[in-house]
Amino acid sequence: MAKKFPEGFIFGGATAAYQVEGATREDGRGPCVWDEYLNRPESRFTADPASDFYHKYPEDLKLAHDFGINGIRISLSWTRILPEGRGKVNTKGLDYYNALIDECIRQGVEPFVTLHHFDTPLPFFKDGHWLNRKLIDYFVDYAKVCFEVFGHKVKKWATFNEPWSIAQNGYIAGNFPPCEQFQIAKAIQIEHNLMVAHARALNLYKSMNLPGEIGIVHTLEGKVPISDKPEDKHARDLDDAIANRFMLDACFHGGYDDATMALINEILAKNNGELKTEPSDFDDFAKAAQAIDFLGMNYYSSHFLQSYEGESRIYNNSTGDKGTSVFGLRGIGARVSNPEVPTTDWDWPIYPKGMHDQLVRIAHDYPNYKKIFISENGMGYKDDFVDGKIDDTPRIKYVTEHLEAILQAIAEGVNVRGYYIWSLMDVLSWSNGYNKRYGLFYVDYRDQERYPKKSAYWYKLLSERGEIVPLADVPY
Ligand code: BGP
Repeated sequence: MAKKFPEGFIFGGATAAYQVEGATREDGRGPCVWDEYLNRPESRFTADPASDFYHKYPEDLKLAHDFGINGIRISLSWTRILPEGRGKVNTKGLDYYNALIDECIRQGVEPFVTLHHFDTPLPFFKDGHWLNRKLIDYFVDYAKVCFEVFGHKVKKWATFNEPWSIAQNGYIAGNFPPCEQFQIAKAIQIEHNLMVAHARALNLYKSMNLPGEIGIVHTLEGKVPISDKPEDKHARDLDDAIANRFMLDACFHGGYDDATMALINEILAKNNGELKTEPSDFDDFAKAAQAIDFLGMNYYSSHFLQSYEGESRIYNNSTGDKGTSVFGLRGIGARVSNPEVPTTDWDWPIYPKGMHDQLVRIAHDYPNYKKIFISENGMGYKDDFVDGKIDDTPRIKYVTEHLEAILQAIAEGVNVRGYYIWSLMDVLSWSNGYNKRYGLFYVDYRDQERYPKKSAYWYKLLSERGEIVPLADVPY
């Protein structure tokens, strides 16, 4: 297998507005769903000042540049731009993002801009969230403002980050607002509505003849049956359909395949639910599927599935207390541990083969995909900060193994054009807080100082050489 990445491969770092910016009340920003949720008295943490990227972005982009990082995922905060979600535009919000995007370009760190990374305007959340189809129109109006203002200089756009996480975490696992559990039919409806919003925004972008590319970011969880038993394989198929296939079909096949719908209908029937669609949704899907420029693929982990007919039960390990997670959905499946596969402290199986298999699966099942960016991958870790140094060798090992999986997929013909490590610097983790760190740059939250971790020095060599770097080569 070749050790080199293809010419022009992007070695990037990923962020998201709400997780890095802080400044939630500054310069006319309106509230998003997460402000209300994290400002409840019982919340363990809030988003202020997070990594203070709102003020420190010049320093962060200089660091990125100095460490060989040539791409950054940022997202736009909808309510910095439209404080009430629609209507009046906040010029200070536009000024901030204009300055940020300009600075990215000046530092040679190309911006990959996501329109929506979980931070729905609060009034829309209260009015039914993504179950309310009015939100589709509001999203497209917001996208239009962004395309008009930034479209001549941003060359990579994503409509949404991880629709599955919005649906699953908010309505099945209950660790994102509105924190409902086991509302599987609602989750499927939200996936559909998000796919319509994605398709309509993408079609709008294409009608504007702007000089860039547009896609979507999906989290593609690997799904593996824990045994060869037919019922475990079926559990895998069901979980894969709801988490991956349903939305990939919409994005790349322009509609839902019969085999996918059979699995989704089985899940809906078990949950007394039905999916509501409109005929025009499928026209929008078909048009967008012809035009989509890339898939952003986030990959962290895979799940090992066993058939499960007990009561649905989920416990989210949000504290890094290893071995405490529980996930079983009656009639769909349970995610069980595989003794041969190590896990992080948050119980996420470390399974790079799952990344390879998802890449190959995209190329096989969705051959019109054009290209893939790994838009997030990385390891949550409780970094030790010792005399200004952070030796995060386990993270380097994790990323190395996943980069090897990418190289393997490339060798098999999959067109992967870049890798954005999650995350550039340490950031707020939505349901875990600040002790689950992912960054190349350590953030001391007491004074917001940045410290390059061992992984940052390693990543610099990786980007310079364009190939996997042995640990022994890292000067640290
Ligand atoms: C993805 C999100 C990111 C980020 C990452 C790590 O789902 O797109 O925003 O948070 O996961 O997840 P966590 O912070 O829960 O460990």
